Amino acid sequence: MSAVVQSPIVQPVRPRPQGYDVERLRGEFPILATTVHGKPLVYLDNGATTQKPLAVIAAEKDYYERCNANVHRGVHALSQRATEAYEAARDRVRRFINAASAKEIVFVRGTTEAINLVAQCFGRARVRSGDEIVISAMEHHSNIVPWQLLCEQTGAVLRVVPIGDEGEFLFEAYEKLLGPRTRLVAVTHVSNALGTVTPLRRVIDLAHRHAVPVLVDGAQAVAHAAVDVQALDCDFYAFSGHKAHAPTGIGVLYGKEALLEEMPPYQSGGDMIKTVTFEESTWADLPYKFEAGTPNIAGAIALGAALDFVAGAGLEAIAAHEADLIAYASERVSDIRGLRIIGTAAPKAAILSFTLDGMHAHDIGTILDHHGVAVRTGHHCAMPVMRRFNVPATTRASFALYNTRSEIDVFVEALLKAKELFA
Ligand code: C6P
Repeated sequence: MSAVVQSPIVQPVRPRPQGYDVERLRGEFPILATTVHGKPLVYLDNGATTQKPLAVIAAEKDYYERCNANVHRGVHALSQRATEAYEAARDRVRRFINAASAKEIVFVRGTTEAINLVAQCFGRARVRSGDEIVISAMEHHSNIVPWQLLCEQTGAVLRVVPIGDEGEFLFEAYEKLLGPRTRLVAVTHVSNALGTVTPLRRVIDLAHRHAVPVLVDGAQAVAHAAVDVQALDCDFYAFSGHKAHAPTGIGVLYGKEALLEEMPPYQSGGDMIKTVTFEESTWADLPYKFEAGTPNIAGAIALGAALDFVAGAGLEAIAAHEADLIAYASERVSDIRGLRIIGTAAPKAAILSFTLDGMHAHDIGTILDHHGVAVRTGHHCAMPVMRRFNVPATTRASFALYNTRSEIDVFVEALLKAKELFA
């Protein structure tokens, strides 16, 4: 059997986008010049985490060298400097996703924490026994397990929108799942295991016609295409800084102000209160009500720098560049015998997940690593997706703004060598 791409490749290979200076961008990422097992690094594990540009590394260093102090607490100059930089970063995030107000931007540790926050706080405000939460079959565990816990706690029921053989979101099935007991829809923007892009506008419009709010897991989207939360009209949008060239340990929950106002706090302690007596406490205004304790100040500031960097490269240009990469990679692997791409639905993000007959994904990943090529192998924290496609694991190459066609050539050559070893 030749090949492989089970359906037409999602984006045809077109002439490369003009005016996108990938080599200049690469120069901003010191780690890309490193070698692994004596080979130049080819980093294709951007779905797991992205590399950091000099501007982000400098922002974090500069914070500790010039500003380090706690925020919202001190009257001294350093504390004010740190507070200003932290709040400027919040406003940077607001502009990046076009939120209406900085009150709607809550700093969290990452996507996982953002979704847990909504599950617990929205859950306490709105979800009762017999109510329903709708998710899709292509969710990351972070957008499944928090809802399972909420269902256990409240007696609510989890309903799952199935996906088709290409990994596509089955809209008609979704329509049937929405009902009078649906309290929330929680869907991924881009599937980390398949690359499928959820038809968010339609999903959100339909949910809103039933007066149901929608949470979007934007972990795999925010650094790859422009996100406008007002245009989408989503109610919550969660993402991790580290998948958008910022440090680990910082992420964002966007929530519409009215919903965040209605929700009780998540964690409690310092900075999230207005008044405390032994009898009762009252909560700080948004967004501080959801930011208990000393936050990741340096991380937030570096996230601001990362978003500046991404915006500087241009989200449309990044999206065009990555569309070229996924089309090129899909075409390059299409004549490898026994290779099956998992996730071929259009539109598709720059994620190539595949199996190779007779080889376990971990063996492929290990051999690729010896050629300097970093990919992810396994279930990608999306076990239900693996089950849906009846595979134990896949190998996944996931691309970012700095990847090139020649890196894809190295990856494909390494894949062919891996295949020879198992022939
Ligand atoms: N996916 C991957 O290799 P955190 O860990 O909180 O930053 O992100 C969790 C998460 C949530 N949703 C989606 C769609 C994701 O892809 C991820 C993280 C990584 O695919 C690590 S499992």
